[in-house]
Amino acid sequence: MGKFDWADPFLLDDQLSDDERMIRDTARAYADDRLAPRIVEAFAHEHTDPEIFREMGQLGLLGSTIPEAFGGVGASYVAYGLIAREVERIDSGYRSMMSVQSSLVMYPIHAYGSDEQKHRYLPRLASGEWIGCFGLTEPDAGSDPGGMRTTAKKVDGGYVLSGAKTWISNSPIADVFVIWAKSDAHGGAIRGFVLEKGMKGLSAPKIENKLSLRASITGMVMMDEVAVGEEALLPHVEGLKGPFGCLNRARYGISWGAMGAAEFCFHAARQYGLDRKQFDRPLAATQLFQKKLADMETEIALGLQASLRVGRLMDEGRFAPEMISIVKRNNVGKALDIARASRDMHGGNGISGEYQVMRHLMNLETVNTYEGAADVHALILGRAITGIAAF
Ligand code: TGC
Ligand code: FAD
Repeated sequence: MGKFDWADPFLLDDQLSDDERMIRDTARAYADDRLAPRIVEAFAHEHTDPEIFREMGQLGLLGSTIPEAFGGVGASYVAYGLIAREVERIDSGYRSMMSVQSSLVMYPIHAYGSDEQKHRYLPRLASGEWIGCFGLTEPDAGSDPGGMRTTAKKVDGGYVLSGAKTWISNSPIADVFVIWAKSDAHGGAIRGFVLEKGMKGLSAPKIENKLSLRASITGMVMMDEVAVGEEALLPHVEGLKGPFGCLNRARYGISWGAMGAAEFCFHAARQYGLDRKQFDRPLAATQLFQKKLADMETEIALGLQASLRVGRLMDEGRFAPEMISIVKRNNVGKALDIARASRDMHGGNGISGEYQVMRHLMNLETVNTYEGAADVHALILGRAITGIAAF
């Protein structure tokens, strides 16, 4: 008979390769030593520290799946998921910074870019010297990005981009902007463009006063006739499958990350229940408290196992986007339930920043919405189940 480990009930650790464990341990040590001490203040004061990109870059945590020739470490998608889990155990905003840079900026440049684009951008993004952002969402096109209004008009020697993107992670501090626009030269098809900070007509104002993801800066991207050369076009993809190809990777990473946030809240509730006495016994000695802990442990174990399976299928090139919809939607939804229960189990202390569970709860509200809102993922699955698109 095997031994039962409450913190790793299905022995997930056993299912990882040595390389994956090593990358996981690097991410965990960094998250514990460098991110955990900063997050309470950063969240309270809505402060994003750009140095974090440099630190993550030094450790190989940015664009980890990209080959070494371009500054990545050629890691598996399982390893990428493990990084997301460790970073989001501290804060969803820090994971957001990592996953936008990795999946939404480096991935499209690597998968759809020219050799010149790969050499110019990838090493600098991998090291964290340059910060990237991904502009798909617009004020009037969120769940339906096909309704975007941003245009790329063909002119001699290049394009002129006009439009507005909103709710864009990293944009106010970004050096590199991956922007999706409808291109008249391609029959109005959606094409990707790489813009750089300082271009005339390009600005990225900050969105103030977020009550969620406060350690990750978010902004708009305003494009007032931004002129770019031919070399700004991502040559190897056309249509919505371009941005969706990136979103597949980021959504998958989120499924692991959300479980990291859930694990923090589960472990915190367990410890609080063991330490706190009411009615002359620890809260953890009550049946209701134990049932809640059992529910948390069960959902986390199932969620991690599902993400691991999807990660392995990604590494084998056998994944379908619907698999990712299942784990993104389920794991974030379960993480939200767990964070809320943990907040409750901490009593009054649960609303204090010091105990951190309410911060996770507030963050997860964003995670439930971005990268495809929970109900939109239900509809992606509904379409696959019935053959009828009900968006
Ligand atoms: P639909 O007709 O379904 O598809 C259009 C074309 O795209 C292809 N496609 C995919 N390709 C690869 N992977 C996927 N997951 C794909 N999904 C669709 C599809 O095959 C088709 O290709 P083609 O060649 O036939 O043209 O498109 P639709 O307009 O009906 O889309 C519906 C829906 C709901 C699925 C889609 O619009 C959707 O997923 N909406 C959610 C939007 C979203 O996720 N936005 C995310 C913005 S970025 C963000 O939130 C970053 S936060 C990051 C952080 O801080 O961590
Ligand atoms: P809407 O699409 O207006 O949806 C509102 C509600 O309606 C949701 O509950 C949704 O589920 C529901 N709904 C929508 N359509 C249907 C339907 N057909 N049937 C039933 N219900 C429906 N975007 C980027 O491009 N890049 C980024 O870096 C980025 N970072 C973000 C960071 C933060 C902090 C936030 C909050 C958002 C970010 N986003 C980013 C935007 C994010 O992807 C969108 O907010 C998300 O896709 C939802 O779009 P929306 O906000 O316009 O909501």
